[in-house]
Amino acid sequence: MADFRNLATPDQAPDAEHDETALLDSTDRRGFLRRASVLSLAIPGIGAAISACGPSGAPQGGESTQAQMPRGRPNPDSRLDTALHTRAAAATSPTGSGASVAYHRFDPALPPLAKERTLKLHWTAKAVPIRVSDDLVVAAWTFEGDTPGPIVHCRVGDTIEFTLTNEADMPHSMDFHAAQIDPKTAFRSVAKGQSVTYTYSPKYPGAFLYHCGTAPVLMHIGSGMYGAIVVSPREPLPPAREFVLVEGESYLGAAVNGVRPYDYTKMLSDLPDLVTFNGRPDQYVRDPIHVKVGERVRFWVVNAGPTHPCAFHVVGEQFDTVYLGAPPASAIHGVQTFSVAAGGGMGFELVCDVPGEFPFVNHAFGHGQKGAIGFLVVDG
Ligand SMILES: [Cu+2]
Repeated sequence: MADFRNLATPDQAPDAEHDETALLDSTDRRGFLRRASVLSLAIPGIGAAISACGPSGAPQGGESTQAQMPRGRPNPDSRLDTALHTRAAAATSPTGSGASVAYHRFDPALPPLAKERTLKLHWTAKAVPIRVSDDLVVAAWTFEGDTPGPIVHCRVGDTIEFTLTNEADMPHSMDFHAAQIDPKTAFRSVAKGQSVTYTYSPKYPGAFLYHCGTAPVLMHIGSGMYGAIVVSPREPLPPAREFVLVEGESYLGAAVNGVRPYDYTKMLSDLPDLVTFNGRPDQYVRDPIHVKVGERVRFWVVNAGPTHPCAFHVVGEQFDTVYLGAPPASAIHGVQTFSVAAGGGMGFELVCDVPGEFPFVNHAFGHGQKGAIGFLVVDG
């Protein structure tokens, strides 16, 4: 698989100096035109409009779009069309303590159901540095040492016995959207060294967010304290390859000792540096999700936000079924894109009847370009 970073124009090379330059260039007209010519690969038709604005009127590059390819001829760039991403968020390659933090891909596979009907979960809240890409380590607040936290899978009517022990310096808590429970008691914050325990039984099937609910919630979700619980219905849905994608926004401050903290002021301003599926920008571009021709695929898309919706779409496919909530009762059919609200979750189903590489994206492309993109590779 080609590395998407190799697709960047020279001024977008992912090193510190060039990224600083790219940031400074963002208000410069030439910088804008260079950047826009790359974007034109992603959105056919934009290229012509951009080249018309070029200094000489000459083509600026990027006009060789799919729309101009002879009919029936494969577009060698089709994989690139939606995969371009400028990486402006990573201002430094980690040094200091950040350099020693290893990267791992977040496995998107939905774990199988346990045989037991009672799930005993004892998690810890802790602050840990997490490498989210080759050149970026973030100072995350986590459940169980990762962001998102563990994927939980249960059935309607199962019992969740949950305990959170706080190992971090500041108070934290746990708010399960799959629960109907007195939040003042169950979702209360606990200080370092303390625990909170509660038990609930999910009434509705679906994909639900969980997150730290300690004030300010924006800061705690925005710093990585979120994850997904998938509640399967009593009667199983059609057999499928099931994957969980939790979208989250990252608002980053300047690196300290090679690790970038989250920035609360940026969170309030609503302009994220990164938007990710399962905590890492473009991770499923680098390492796609593989399925086979003929398989039904079910994406459980949960949006942690903390602020923006996720317009979920698979390029070259249509969802034969989208479960808005409580599957299978709320299915709609023949859907191209559907928006998952911050704090919401939905099921998206498609059948892969032809082989190929299908980008799954947040079709609000300002956020797709910031990392909310991946590839579903359908092997023949
Ligand atoms: Cu918290």
